[in-house]
Parts: sequence; structure tokens; C-alpha cells
Amino acid sequence: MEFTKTPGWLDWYTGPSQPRFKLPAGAVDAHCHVFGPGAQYPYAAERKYTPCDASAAQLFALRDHLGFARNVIVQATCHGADNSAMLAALTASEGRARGVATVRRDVTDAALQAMHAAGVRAVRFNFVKRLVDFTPKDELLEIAARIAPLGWHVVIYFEAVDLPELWDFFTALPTTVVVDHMGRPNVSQPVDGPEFELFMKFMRLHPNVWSKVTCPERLSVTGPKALNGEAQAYRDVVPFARRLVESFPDRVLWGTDWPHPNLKDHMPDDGLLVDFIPAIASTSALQQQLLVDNPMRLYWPELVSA
Ligand code: 0GY
Repeated sequence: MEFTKTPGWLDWYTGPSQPRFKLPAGAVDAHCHVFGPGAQYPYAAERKYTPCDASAAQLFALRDHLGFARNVIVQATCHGADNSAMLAALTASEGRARGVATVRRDVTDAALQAMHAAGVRAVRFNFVKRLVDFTPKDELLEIAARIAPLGWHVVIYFEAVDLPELWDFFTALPTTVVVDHMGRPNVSQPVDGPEFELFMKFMRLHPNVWSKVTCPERLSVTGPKALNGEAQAYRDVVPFARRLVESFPDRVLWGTDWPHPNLKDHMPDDGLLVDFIPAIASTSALQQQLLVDNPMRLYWPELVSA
């Protein structure tokens, strides 16, 4: 099938720079996607955007170029609950990728078992209204109850303004809960302001909640430009990510978000995104937790010695 990408959609950055920051051995890109290719893995009828193709082979080339050892591939909404492109990528990775799936209440136990065997370790619940239609909370709670015995967790994606309304649902989830992109704070507000303080409280009160300190390129208002070679790219995002890394060093994850869906203003150079890491995790101990120890504990616990 032929697909035409959504107008204005930027293609992912080919020829990313070689990062100056050297990732620790065994680093995990804990948030990235594969898109299609659409001719092989058609995009879902209910999708809200049509991406450009971004294959598993292209993802693994980026992994090797940047110096990551492993990937966590997150099912994107353009594939709905058809996880086949993501599952094929897990198989092609030969154990170097784990997955986060999207499932509906009609998923069979056999399908869940097959996904587990392929390397899926979580489901994603998406509350971002521009990306998905509403799913009733009772359906999501039913899914959470079914995946919990597999040792899986729940990844949640929402906008910061919606946290108060979603709080009771999130805190009722029976698993580890991983928040995408720091709960999408408005980074023009102060890091000590009420909006981000609510997110900090969410993490403080609930030790099962983790956060991805990802997507400066998505959250930033100041943008990618470093000024005079001194100021930091995406500098308005730094205080937020840094606050999380330093407050919850054993519950944070980092990922590229390649191939960066829905970006229309600028497409980041993934090499420069890696160079952002030391600004938010300033010591080698914090970097080791963020990039290796935490994602390994969550996605490859069998490889972590007790
Ligand atoms: C991301 C962010 C976005 C998209 C999706 O599943 C998706 O379509 O997650 C977004 O548009 O903010 O994590 O890739």
C-alpha cells in the first residue's frame, strides 16, 4: 500500500553527527520507534498522522552510530494496536531490543505470551488527545491487570495540564508506571512552579512511578541553537530534566525518540541530542544509572546481577 506522509512532517535527520559525549558501555536508547515501512507494515486506519517510513535496519544503524548497545522500541500511534512492525524489529534485533506494545481489551492470552517471547515488557496508554481517540479507563485497568502477572509495566503519555484529572487512574495502576517525556511540562513555566511541582509530587508519593527525561526537542521553546558556543541547546528543558535525574536517579530513563514523530519546526540531529545528556546528568554515576542500570533493571532484569 502507498502512504503519503502528513503535510509539513519533517523527515528524520540523515547523517547525524558523531556525539562528543561518549556513552557508557551498555547504554540503552529507551524510547524510539519504528514506522513501517508502510508497504510491508501498513499504517493503522485510525491513525492521526502518516509518518515517513523508518525501518528497524535504519534504527539499528543509528544505534551503532551513536554508540548505544540496546533499544526499547515503543509502539507509535500510527500503527494503532497492530504491533507487527515493532515485533519484527524486536526479532531482527537478536535480543538487543525490547518492546512496549499497544493492546486492546480483545487481545488473547496467547498473543500476550507471543509478545513476551518476542521481547515485549510493557504496554503503553496514551492520553494525548491529538494522537488517539479516548479509551475507557475500565478497559485500560483490565489490560493492566492482565499484563501485571507477566512482569510487564505500563508506559503513560499525557500532557501536564491533564495530570490532575488522570491522577487517580494512574495511582490505581498495579505495576511500575513509566511516564513519557516528563509528563510534557510547559518549560516556559518555572521549574518550581505548581505544574511541575505536581509532577514531582506524583513521583515522590509513588515510588512505582518512573520518568523518561526525553524529548528536549519536543518541549523546548528556546530551541536547538547554542548561543556563542556557550549556551546549551534546548536550555529551557535542562532544569526540568536535571531536577528529575537528581531527585530520582534510580527511576529515570533516556531515549532519542527517533524518528521524532510530528515535528514540523525542526528535526534534531540525534548526535546533538546525545550531547545533551551531560547537561541533565552531570556525573558519570548519574549517567550510568540513567543510561545503563535503570533501563537494564526494567527491560533486561535477567542480565542484571543481584
Ligand atoms: C513520541 C511522541 C509523539 C508521538 C507518539 O505514538 C505516537 O504517535 O508517541 C508525539 O507526537 O508527541 O513519543 O514519539
